[in-house]
Amino acid sequence: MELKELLPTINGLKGVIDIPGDKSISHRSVMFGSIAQGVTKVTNFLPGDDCLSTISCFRKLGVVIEENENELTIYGNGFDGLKEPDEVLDVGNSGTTIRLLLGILAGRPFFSTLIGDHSIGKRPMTRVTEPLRSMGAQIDGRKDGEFTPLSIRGGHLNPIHYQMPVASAQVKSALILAGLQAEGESIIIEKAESRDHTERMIRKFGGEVQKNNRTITVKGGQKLIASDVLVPGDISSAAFFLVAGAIVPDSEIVLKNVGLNPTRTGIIEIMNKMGANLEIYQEEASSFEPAGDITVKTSSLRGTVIEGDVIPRLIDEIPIIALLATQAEGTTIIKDASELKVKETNRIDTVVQELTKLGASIEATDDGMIIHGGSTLTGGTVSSHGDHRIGMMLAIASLLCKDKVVLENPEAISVSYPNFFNHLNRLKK
Ligand code: SPQ
Repeated sequence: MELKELLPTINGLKGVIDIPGDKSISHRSVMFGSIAQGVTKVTNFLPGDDCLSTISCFRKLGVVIEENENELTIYGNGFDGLKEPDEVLDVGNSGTTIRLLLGILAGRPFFSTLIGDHSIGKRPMTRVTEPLRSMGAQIDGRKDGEFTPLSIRGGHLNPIHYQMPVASAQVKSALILAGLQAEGESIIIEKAESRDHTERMIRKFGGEVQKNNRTITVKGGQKLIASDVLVPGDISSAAFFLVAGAIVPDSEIVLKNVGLNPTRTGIIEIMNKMGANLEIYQEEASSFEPAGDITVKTSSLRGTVIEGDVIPRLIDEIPIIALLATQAEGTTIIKDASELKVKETNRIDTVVQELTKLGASIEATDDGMIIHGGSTLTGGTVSSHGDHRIGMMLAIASLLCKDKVVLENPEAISVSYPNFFNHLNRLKK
């Protein structure tokens, strides 16, 4: 097992960070480049482990993809250009890869097998396999298709009219990707608005999708055309430095090129509500994905309640928001977030367990957590549990700890932020 020793900061955090490419948009750029007709160039691609798993799966499906640091060239031949893979498709740790890929494979008339790592083997798949089966895909797998390994034989698809039981961009996207290949018009109704990168990318690649509040309508038989993609920085990665800048005394950090898609900016709303000192310089909102720079300074914070429709717009930021709340005045309550239980780890349990080890006062509830602010954090040995977001949250916590922190399994962080420790060290100087 790898271990990383982390020391508190003495002088605050100062400097400028170029936020790496958005993970959700990087995955989708590979997928859309592969199913479109023509050559797609992707700039500021995130070469994190999860997105590399997506590239590897599409190469096994016969797509030629050239990689040059943060740039990709994808030679797409339309949905029909995908070929039956000779090998098993391994999605590694990536829930986005497996769920969206199932939506694409549902319409492909060949056989594929999908596997992933230990964590993927525990994440629920019926949420996509069941509606995809109802459209006509043949899917089998452990516990009747709830868990990997999964096999799928796609083909002719009927459209779907589906009221989603969970607020999930992955489920929505899988059904949209299947809907693009179905015979007729599909209607998908979201439980709450989730990230809309798939819808934006369909339009960018010359396709059509309608959105009316939470109702999404997509016609089958659409042909997509290659389009160059500039990936904005990932607000979910920026979140670690937004919180670090707010809670570490004597800090001022500028985060460049942060994606500001309104379906992802829940953390900014909540930090503002808690009294954080943020300044945002949004570039002219483009029709594709808006972005801008954010400056964060040390802030005095107050507790708040986080619940309802904002939850899907900050779901991946909840571990780092929990740390933020330990440093606020008063209590923070997080509700309606039971989806956290089915992420890379059960993020309610892992956040509570690891922050408690560092001296925080935090309790798990059925659908979230209660965090009592004003904690002085101590040191100790903590673990990422193989979850990138837990690992980064603990590394940021260590900045405030009185003693040394030893982080077990820090390597998980390369799933979404391979340069994380370089960026952190640069701010400490
Ligand atoms: O890809 P994966 O492993 O599911 O990644 C996570 C993350 O923390 O990076 C969740 F564990 O992000 C998901 C996010 O929680 C990425 C995503 C997407 O790109 O569509 C959507 C969200 O998941 P869901 O299940 O709510 O749709």
